[in-house]
Amino acid sequence: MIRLHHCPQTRSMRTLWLLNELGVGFDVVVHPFDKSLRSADYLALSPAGRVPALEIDGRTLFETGAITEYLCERFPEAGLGRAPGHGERADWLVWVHFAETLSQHAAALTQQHVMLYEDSMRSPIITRLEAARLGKCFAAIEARLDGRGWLLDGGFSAADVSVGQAVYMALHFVDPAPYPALAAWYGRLSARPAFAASLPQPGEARLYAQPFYPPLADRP
Ligand SMILES: N[C@@H](CCC(=O)N[C@@H](CS)C(=O)NCC(=O)O)C(=O)O
Repeated sequence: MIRLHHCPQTRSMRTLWLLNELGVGFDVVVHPFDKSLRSADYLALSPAGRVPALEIDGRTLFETGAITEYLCERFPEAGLGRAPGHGERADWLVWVHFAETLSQHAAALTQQHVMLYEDSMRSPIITRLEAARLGKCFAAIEARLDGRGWLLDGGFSAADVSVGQAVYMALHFVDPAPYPALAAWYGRLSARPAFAASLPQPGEARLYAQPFYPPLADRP
């Protein structure tokens, strides 16, 4: 039994998308993105009360990077991992985990624009700074994609899923227009059926009420 604990449009979408790419059977428990993630029952699954948590093989995993590595080793026939000894192993690990460099900024911006609902709680300078830092991450991806269709020369992998999902969150805050290779790569990713199946389903609560949140202007 594989069971994913998920909140739509959060990092748990990364694991949902990967499970869909792997084509394995699994259940999804959709949680509200609220204080219920701090309940004793949920903390028993994920000790800091975060999503994703993945029940698999009689244990529960948390941390997207670890979950991605575990799933790709568990289901090697899908070809989405690069096993130890593979020539692309190091690059695969780097890009799988680079997703979190993006996600920390997307999470900070989500806090500013979505979770802190009173204007007085928000910081215009943090919204500008974090968006600029995401832009630097987009530039790194753009450089990597120069002459490549996917992040690894060997073709589509879980590295594309990991970074692609982080870019999905980041695109709520950064315009991709200055990054044409990233935009084209993201277009290919978002055309995949497994990506579409990881988006919020009809009736599910969404984290983002708007498609795009520009940096906040300074208050007078
Ligand atoms: N490094 C962790 C981060 C997990 C994380 O912080 N997830 C966010 C959603 S994107 C969360 O659960 N936030 C709930 C909270 O902070 O209360 C991972 O990659 O799984």
